[in-house]
Amino acid sequence: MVDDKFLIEVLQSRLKRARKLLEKYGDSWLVLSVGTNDTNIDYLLGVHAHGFMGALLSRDELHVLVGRLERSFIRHLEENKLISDIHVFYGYGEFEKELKKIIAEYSGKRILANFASFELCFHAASLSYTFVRKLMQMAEDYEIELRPSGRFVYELRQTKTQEELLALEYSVSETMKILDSIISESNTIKPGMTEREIAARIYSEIYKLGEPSFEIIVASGPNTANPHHITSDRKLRTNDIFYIDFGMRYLTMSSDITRFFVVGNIPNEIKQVYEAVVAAQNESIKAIKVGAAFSEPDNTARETFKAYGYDPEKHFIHSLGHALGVDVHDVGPPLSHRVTNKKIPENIAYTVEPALYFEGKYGIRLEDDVVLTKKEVKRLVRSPEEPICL
Ligand SMILES: [Mn+2]
Repeated sequence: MVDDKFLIEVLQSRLKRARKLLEKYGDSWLVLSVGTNDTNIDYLLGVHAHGFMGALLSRDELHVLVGRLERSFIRHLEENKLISDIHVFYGYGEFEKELKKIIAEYSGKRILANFASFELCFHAASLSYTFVRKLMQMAEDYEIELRPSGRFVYELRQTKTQEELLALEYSVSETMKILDSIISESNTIKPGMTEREIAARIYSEIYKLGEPSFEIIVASGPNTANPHHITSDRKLRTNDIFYIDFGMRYLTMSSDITRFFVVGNIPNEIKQVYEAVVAAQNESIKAIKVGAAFSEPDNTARETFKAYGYDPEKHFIHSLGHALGVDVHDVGPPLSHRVTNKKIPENIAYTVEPALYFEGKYGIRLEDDVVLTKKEVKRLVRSPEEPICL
């Protein structure tokens, strides 16, 4: 386990980067969240509230709006002197009053807010119509130039700071420890156990350290043919197959791993498909290079599948991977054969998850997380060469 001091370093690295970028885009950035609805709050503060929470960042200030009952959530920021002004509120009325005070201080300035278009940046589009209307009224009252934050958030979050990349490395390593510990417990996972029971076992470990990056998927038998299965009451049988797709948000960085298992004997057909998926993963990771098109690694995976005799058009029905960060689907284009016009930059984190699905029968997906720096593509974890036998 890593101590809280490292989390502060991660947050400091983001604040520094955001402030530098503000020189290009505006005078300040306002984030308003209800619960987890805007993860830019997690990005800036390392926590999220149950109710309303807000932050306004400028070159030399960080205002935080926090509910009276949740004041303790930002202690780590206060103690490390990251916040310049704390606005405590109780109930929505006071929240709006405090927000107005902050906005009034920025009279005559440009404020970026998260009402970007989905096409430009999904992660800067969380503001509700109600909030946008309120802000527009305040902007008029205090002569603020209100701008959508799309380009700013995209540039801020697509590439990661060194501290964020290291935090993800810790997150992935702790995630794998959880999986390994559950697998090595004798008799934990056996015929008769339901998909839900397996997921519950993993949740209980994740909550000891962090929180799930997303709802855990446990898919067994023919359910494995479904890339996004809803974990069900289906019981594992003898000589059954299943996959677990799960991740943990730890130190504000989300991991995302998929592993494939066999309970009992491995049918030959499964062995062969698994081999092709491992090969596609290994080959496509080699194709992740700074300056290459985002389409290239996905094309490599598709070529590998063809070489093994499987038609990717029919059986590989999603893209190769997605960006990782605070969000499990973070800012940046997917590793997809469709993204031919964008080049891969350095300091990014991605999943690599080739798969082959056979409708109504079964599917195999293997998902590892990688980090690309100027120097190298670093595999934070590696799929086993053969299905995991339980
Ligand atoms: Mn994924």
